[in-house]
Amino acid sequence: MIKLYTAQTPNGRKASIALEELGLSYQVEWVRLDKEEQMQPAFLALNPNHKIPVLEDDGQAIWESGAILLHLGEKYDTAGTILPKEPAKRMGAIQYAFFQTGGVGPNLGRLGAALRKEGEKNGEMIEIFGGEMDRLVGVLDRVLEDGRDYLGGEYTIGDIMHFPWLRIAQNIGVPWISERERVVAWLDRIAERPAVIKGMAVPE
Ligand SMILES: N[C@@H](CCC(=O)N[C@@H](CS)C(=O)NCC(=O)O)C(=O)O
Repeated sequence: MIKLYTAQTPNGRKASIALEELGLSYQVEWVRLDKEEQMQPAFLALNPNHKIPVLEDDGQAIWESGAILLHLGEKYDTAGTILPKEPAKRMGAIQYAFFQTGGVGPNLGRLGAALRKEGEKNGEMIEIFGGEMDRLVGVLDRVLEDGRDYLGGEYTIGDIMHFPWLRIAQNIGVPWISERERVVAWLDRIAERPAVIKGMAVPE
């Protein structure tokens, strides 16, 4: 039995989108971050880093969204729906997944935290992380320049890793996305997928 510990956040939604893409049945455990449930001993026993998502599969607790998507792809994706079988394409998918965990994930996370901070805003932090986001989205725009539909050519875990974060930024209307038509079209293409629509609604 697969259990997904998640919350209404972009990192959690990467996992629910991947589960939906693979048509797997899973039980959702909504971890209330606003009540600090991630700091409870029972949750820390699953993930000492006190963060969602965590995937429990056959007695193994897997944390870090990138590791979860790779696990799901390796164990369940017999058709190569999100993790291609062909070695070069497979490595491309993994490359973009790593690019997200080292780039868009932490930078957008810190930018969001700086913007949400009560009281006086730290303008320097907003400038640093906002500037880096502009650069990173510029990299994605350059990748899409040759007319490909998805980052690695075909739709993979690399796209899923980026989508929930950048979709939120797009919806807020930040210029570093709205001014880049190729990136907007790529996000809109992913948003139409039935599994993405379902995965983005978890947990409800
Ligand atoms: N690198 C982690 C980041 C996960 C993460 O930042 N999760 C946030 C919600 S989006 C969280 O659980 N925060 C609670 C906390 O830090 O205590 C991943 O990709 O899974």
